[in-house]
Amino acid sequence: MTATTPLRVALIGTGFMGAAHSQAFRVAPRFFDLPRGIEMTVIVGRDAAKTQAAAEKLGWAEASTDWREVVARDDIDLVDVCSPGDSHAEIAIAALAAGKHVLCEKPLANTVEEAKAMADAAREAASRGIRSMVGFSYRRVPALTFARQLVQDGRIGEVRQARAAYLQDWLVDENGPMTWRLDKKLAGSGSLGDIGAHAVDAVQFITGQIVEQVSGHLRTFVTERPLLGETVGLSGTASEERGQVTVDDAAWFTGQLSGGAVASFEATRYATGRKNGLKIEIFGSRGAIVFDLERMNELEFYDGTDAAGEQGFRRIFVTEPEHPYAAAWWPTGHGLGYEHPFSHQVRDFVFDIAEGRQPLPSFDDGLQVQQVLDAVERSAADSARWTAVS
Ligand code: SOE
Repeated sequence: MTATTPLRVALIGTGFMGAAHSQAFRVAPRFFDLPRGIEMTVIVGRDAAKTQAAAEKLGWAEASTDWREVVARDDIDLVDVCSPGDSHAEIAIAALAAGKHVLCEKPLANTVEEAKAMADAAREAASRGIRSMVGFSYRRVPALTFARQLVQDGRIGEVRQARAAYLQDWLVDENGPMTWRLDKKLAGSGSLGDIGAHAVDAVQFITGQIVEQVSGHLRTFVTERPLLGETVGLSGTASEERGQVTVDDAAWFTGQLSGGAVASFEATRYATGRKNGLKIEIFGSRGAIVFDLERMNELEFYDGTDAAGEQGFRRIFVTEPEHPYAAAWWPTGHGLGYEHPFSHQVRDFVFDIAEGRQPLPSFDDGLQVQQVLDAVERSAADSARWTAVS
């Protein structure tokens, strides 16, 4: 095997994330000039017939129901973990031990303990030239990557305050069925880990400051739902039986950041009318930026050094060849969508593997986000922190 032979990939998971990552492996080598090719060797799922159908639909050469056998195969170089969170640690650690590069969906794990074991395994594997990355895909939305550049270049001055709200509404119907994302054993937490983790990662990525202290609250609005029939997208059809929701429906918390800034975070799947809105506002001593995932090709930028009388938020359409990742795609002004950051993730991971660099976000970064989520849960459980108004 030489550094220029194609990377042979095994993908674990056939759901929403399995489909998004499959598209990325298929498309990235066609739009980016990668140092190594990609072979979509095998996709792994629990159900043989469904996994075979997924292989055909998503473009994988083979289907398997045995991840242990797959991660041990000599003809696999990279394992991509897109299964529910309860299996991340076991699969990723086995794959790293077998000498495979590992891409793992976020949140890295269901608990800090699992995430620590994964980060330890990733550091040990790195000493053998084995690379690992956690899939916080939104870092690679061009407008969000560009926001970080502006902030890191000092264009908004010293960051003082950040606001991040990740708002969806796919659980608003209380008769919508249970899915694995509503089961603590499988998902670790609810809105907090599924989408709050993105908000934390994005604020930390843009500001370059990490969350050091939190004060948080969690709420479950609907504690019982019909069990799932067939999965459709994030949700699915309902069966007659009912099951317990064991995760948070909404999470909201404040945080103190390492560089002295303060932040507030919200994550909910009950924000009626908000489909996939991740709104991030960063305020600095001489400017501000605003990003909204529902308008993901745009970035608002307020430059406090503009002439008096001309100041105001300007809307930058982040589709120019000068912008991160944009030149590889469409002509100026022809925007990107939800799936593109996953291709950017594949692009960067392949370059890091070929050039022997530590990919970012690393498993250590994933562990740090897990520690923030855990601190929010601990704070929320400590009800003494609520202060009655009267
Ligand atoms: C994947 O990045 C992900 O966070 C999913 O796990 C969420 O469910 C989705 O709503 C946003 O993207």
